Amino acid sequence: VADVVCLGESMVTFVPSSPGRLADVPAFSRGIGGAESNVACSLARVGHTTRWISRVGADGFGDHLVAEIAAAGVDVSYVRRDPDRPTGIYFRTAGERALTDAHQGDEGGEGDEGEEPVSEVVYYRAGSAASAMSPRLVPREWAWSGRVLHLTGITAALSDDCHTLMRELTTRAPGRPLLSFDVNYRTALWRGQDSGRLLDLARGCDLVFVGEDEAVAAWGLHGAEAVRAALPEPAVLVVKQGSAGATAYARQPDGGDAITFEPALDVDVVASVGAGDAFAAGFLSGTLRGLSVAARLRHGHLMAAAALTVPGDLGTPPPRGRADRLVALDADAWG
Ligand code: KDG
Repeated sequence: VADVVCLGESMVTFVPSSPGRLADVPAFSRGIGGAESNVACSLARVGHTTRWISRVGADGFGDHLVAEIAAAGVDVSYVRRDPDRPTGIYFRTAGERALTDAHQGDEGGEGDEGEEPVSEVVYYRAGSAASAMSPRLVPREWAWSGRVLHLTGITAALSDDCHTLMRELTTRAPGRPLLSFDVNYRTALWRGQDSGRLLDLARGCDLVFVGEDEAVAAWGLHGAEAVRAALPEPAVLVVKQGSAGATAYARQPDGGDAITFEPALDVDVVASVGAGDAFAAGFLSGTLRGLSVAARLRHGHLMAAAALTVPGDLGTPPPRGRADRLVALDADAWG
């Protein structure tokens, strides 16, 4: 039994070989991206067994994705090839506000001195192989085959079939594993769609991750307390507060919450892409190992720091023994 099954779309990613706007750069280098496979790869790097479930095209990009994710130590035996639909791809620049601001253009910040450049993200994923995922093509037994199933809100935005699949997988029923859900709100994907669906899906899960900024953008909820008030169902809710840290609400036997805040590590950010996935992987790793909520948060921050300090999605987290020693530091030595 895999520790964690991750289900979602991955894409081949093209990042400019030299800095600049998408309109100007002449060449791109190829990588891979995908929130759920990032979580699977990060967990594999720290010694967990993981499986990634998805669909890719019967094309070279599909070959590349499957080979790279398998090479990271992730089981890909439930990835299916679609002869009729392509593998999704996307292009992005490396600015700080990459993913939630996708397609909001350059309005915020161009010409404003001192602001981070707004990065650009352009997806070519409509009608992709993964967007056809449905309860028929992805049997529940596959998705529920691990100790944990990790999903993200990205999948719910891809198509009606994908949304139906998400609803089916988050139904509370016998045999269901621990359901982990990262809201992962992507502005570009929700244009014209009701992002309130993400709240409904989160309500069906056991462990939910959401950024304070995402909660404002997707639901108009301001602050961690407001998010918990709107989302009391998950046994554990983690509200990420950017470079400040993260707060976990963990339901206690008396029905109240134990509230734990842990500051993030202070690092020089190279690119924030993938940091949320790494954080989720660290928290999940601590959860699987039965660590305290504070230690889970710190493992999340450690893995996020590793991702924040590299240009790509995946960092190299410290080995488990060193990570455990760092997590055990006194509060004043941490950060
Ligand atoms: O979390 C990083 C991912 O967002 C990135 O790899 C691409 O999955 C992706 C998406 O849909 O934006």
